[in-house]
Amino acid sequence: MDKLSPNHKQVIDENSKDKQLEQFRVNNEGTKMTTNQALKVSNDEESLKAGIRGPTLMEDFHFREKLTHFDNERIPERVVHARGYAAHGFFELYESMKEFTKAGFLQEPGTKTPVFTRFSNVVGSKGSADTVRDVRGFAVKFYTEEGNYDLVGNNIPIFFIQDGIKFPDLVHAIQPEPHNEMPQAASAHDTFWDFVANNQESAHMVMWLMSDRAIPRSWRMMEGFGVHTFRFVNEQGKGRFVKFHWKPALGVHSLVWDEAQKISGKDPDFQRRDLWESIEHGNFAEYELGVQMIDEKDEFMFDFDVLDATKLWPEEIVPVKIFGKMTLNRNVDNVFAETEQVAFHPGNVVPGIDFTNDPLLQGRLFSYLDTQLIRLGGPNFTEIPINRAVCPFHNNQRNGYSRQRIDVGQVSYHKNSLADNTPSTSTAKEGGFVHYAEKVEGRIIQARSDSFKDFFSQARLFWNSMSPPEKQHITDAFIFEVGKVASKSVRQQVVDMFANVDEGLAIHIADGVGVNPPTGKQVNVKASSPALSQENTTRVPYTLKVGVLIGNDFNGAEVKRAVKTLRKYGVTVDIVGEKLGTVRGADGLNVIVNETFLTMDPVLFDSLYVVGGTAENQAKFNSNIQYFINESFKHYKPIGFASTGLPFFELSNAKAGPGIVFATDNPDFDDDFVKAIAQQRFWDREIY
Ligand code: HDD
Repeated sequence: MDKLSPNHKQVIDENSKDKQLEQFRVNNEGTKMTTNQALKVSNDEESLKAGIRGPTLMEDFHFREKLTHFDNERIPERVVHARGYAAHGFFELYESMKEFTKAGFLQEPGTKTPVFTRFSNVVGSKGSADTVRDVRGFAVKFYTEEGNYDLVGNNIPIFFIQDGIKFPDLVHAIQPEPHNEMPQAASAHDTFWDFVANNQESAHMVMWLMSDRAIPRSWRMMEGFGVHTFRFVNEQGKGRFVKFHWKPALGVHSLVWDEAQKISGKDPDFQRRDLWESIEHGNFAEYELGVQMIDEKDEFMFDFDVLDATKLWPEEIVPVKIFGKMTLNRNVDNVFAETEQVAFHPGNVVPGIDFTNDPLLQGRLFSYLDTQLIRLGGPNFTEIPINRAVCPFHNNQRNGYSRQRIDVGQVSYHKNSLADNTPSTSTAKEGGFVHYAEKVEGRIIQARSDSFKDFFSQARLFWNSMSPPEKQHITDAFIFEVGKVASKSVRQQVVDMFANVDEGLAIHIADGVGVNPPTGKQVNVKASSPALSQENTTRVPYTLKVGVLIGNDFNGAEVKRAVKTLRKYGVTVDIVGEKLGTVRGADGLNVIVNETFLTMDPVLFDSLYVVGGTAENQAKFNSNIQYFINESFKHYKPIGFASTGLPFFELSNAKAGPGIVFATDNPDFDDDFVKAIAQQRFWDREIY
């Protein structure tokens, strides 16, 4: 009998999922090798043959089983969001949301619910690079006392299209082109931009995609959004429109495009490594969760339709109410078993969280369950350990491929008398999910509401909200992406389309991609939303990565003090030298070098501390340091120069100015440098 609390809910704590998974963990270390039938294996090196140089025999069941299993190791990768990575954690409620929702895990402050969160890229295949320009998936499975609740969101608050029926078209256009399967994981090609120009509802989303949001520095430094308008329903049955927001504790930060492209080669696993290493080092990723809420009576009070997923609700008009925090604190044991086999579905809800008539959401409600059937090989994927609810589940669904549970008894139908009509249904009071009784009327029609047809106002709102460097990045991204489009007609269409957003932007794109300036006019929107600009985000040095470039004969006391200060502020320090081993200071201090100029690259650091010194091959050492400084300077990063590092500054392309911090004659160097690291980028630097 399942253990139930008095209110018929399973008692869940932050460790409930971990405990459940423990039943399935197998440690093979120190064991004897067996077949899958548990027969001990005597030889795993040679197949069974007739004669030492003779043919392999069919009789070799171990060989057949081993090869057959290997031959079938692959499952289809996700049709989108194939490249992803996940971690375990928990969600803690700060304050009761009882007034707004009856969801069990949102009632008692302090309640901790286990979660599993998968971050992903949308377009690239499973083996593509992490830092491509793309939307990031942000999918969270809450293992609640009332069943699994999935918040399957992205790091951008809106979407390309308004109706689920267009999703296959969008994906076909953005994926590698079918005739030559190029390009991988990129939107910079003809079919995507042809789709954009001919489906202008995408304008707002494309502005976000061309912005720095699409190249996050880390998954720990990006926001998450439920995107759609969902509904909170409280115990009294009152509904409210809600949009979900995840706010990262470290603020929202991005790479620069040149850097992102180089990282794709230097470390294609950059973002998964960042998450994995942070968690391994105890630097847990944290995000606060909040909602924007609109009363149902106010549904038509705004200049956007709340059911349109290409629109956001400006936070200055509808504030985000923060009510809890997610902490990701445990890496998976096995990426295939957990990250690959996890199945998210926006339709997995709990009482108190409900849907709306957003036609994109309605499309998703069909698609996710459907895709799991082929990807995970049939309808029993909910029994895979990572997908199991932590509370019991009972129904009359039976059989299918790889059924694990053994449902005992004679009865598998409803209604029945032989099992006293059990499993029985529950009323709303008993925790049964009762769909929100929204009143709907209208004629059956295939059309789009006029209230969905303003494609450019919020695209311009976004543009207006950007700081000058952010605007420059968007312009550069457009010129790069549209510049990759072979069809001149498509390039012209894109330029004409984005004149609706900003004439200046469109003129710049036209100039960069060799087409005529646009003739159209931008929409008349003067408003901006400061919450949309990354310039206004949190800046902390915590977990940022500094490369200490060092040789022999450095000033030991100075370097020791600086590194101590960096570590005090939670900065991660890598010591980079000519070769692995030890370097020796002028005063005899030994420092262990854990990376070399070959194993690391400036694009993999947030900042440099240039100590310099002497080396066996001084000329090569000097040129390596020049390269590191020049790249970091070009990517607007802070650089600290120790007193022995000054000659390296003088030889480099770097110019004194914001974010360039010298130790010479500066008693506040350590603190100044930490402040510069927290700032992250210095956009007002002159780059050639
Ligand atoms: Fe989707 C996966 C997020 C629109 C159909 N989607 C998927 C994942 C995320 C999102 C994060 C990966 C989940 C994981 O890590 O396993 N999708 C979104 C968001 C959307 C969106 C935020 C717009 C608001 N998606 C969308 C539409 C459809 C789909 C309109 C279809 C009508 N999405 C899918 C899918 C995937 C998927 C094909 C592929 C793998 C999977 O579901 O499990 O069914």
